[in-house]
Amino acid sequence: MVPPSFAGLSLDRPRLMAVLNVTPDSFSDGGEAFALEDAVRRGLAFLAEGADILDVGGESTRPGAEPVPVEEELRRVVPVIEALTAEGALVSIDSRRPEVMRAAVTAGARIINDVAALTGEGALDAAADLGVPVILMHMQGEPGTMQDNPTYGDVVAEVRDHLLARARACREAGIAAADIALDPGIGFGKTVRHNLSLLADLDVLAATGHAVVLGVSRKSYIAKIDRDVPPARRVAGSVATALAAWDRGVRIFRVHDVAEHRQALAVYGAIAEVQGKGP
Ligand code: HH2
Repeated sequence: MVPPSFAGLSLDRPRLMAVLNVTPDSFSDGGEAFALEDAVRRGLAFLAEGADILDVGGESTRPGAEPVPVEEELRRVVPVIEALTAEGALVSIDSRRPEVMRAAVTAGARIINDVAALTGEGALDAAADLGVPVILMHMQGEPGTMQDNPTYGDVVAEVRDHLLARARACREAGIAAADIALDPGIGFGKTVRHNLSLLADLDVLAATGHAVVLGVSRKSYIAKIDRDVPPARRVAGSVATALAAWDRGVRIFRVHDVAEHRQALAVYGAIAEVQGKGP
């Protein structure tokens, strides 16, 4: 059950949300877009490659990461958002902090992407006040310690129930159901087995009727399956996961490698269309 659209984007075809980390320490692209000019250049290149959304973040949430002071997070993301929205980009702000959400939307961001699903103090109120669509991601624990010993009974049901509870809280705060997307949070307090179970059963999230966002790009489960390869060599595993996810109802893909995902999803979709199963 795929909703018709999210954040003004029709979901009859794959939508690519490009990862633009304005950080020195993100696990894959840390440091590559830390200076303003580099971040803007990278964002424009993503748009030229076919990105639908630029996901701007100023704090790494990789396993073991320490929080960044809020002033520093603001200093990193606000000028980048101003510059890219001035060029017509649809920008999401990847943050857990209400101050950053407010400043980002003032700077032109039109989507809030929160890895803590708006559980932080003041985050839900800020999102509701700002009136923009939200992406709610599941995380067990906090980035600093989340990979220490993640434990679930039934990971698929627990992630779905948590996200539905957060979606309900959003609706009670005044956010429309159509403006709420859900994301299972691959790698956030999950073992490889937990990640694979969630990926196998993504249709459970799609059956909620909310748009589903998936961020698997270059994540470490790929290396654990294939020879411990470093992040830059996990593109094929990321693409393979995206194709499997498309079949299970995911329509928004958070990726580092826009051109590769665009091509793979387009070819996959073209084959399915000939069979009458395409978008
Ligand atoms: N993953 C990361 C950050 N934000 N947002 C959503 N909705 N889904 C995700 O899976 C997700 C996310 C972590 O990846 P990345 O931004 O590439 O690295 P880092 O946290 O080290 O900056």
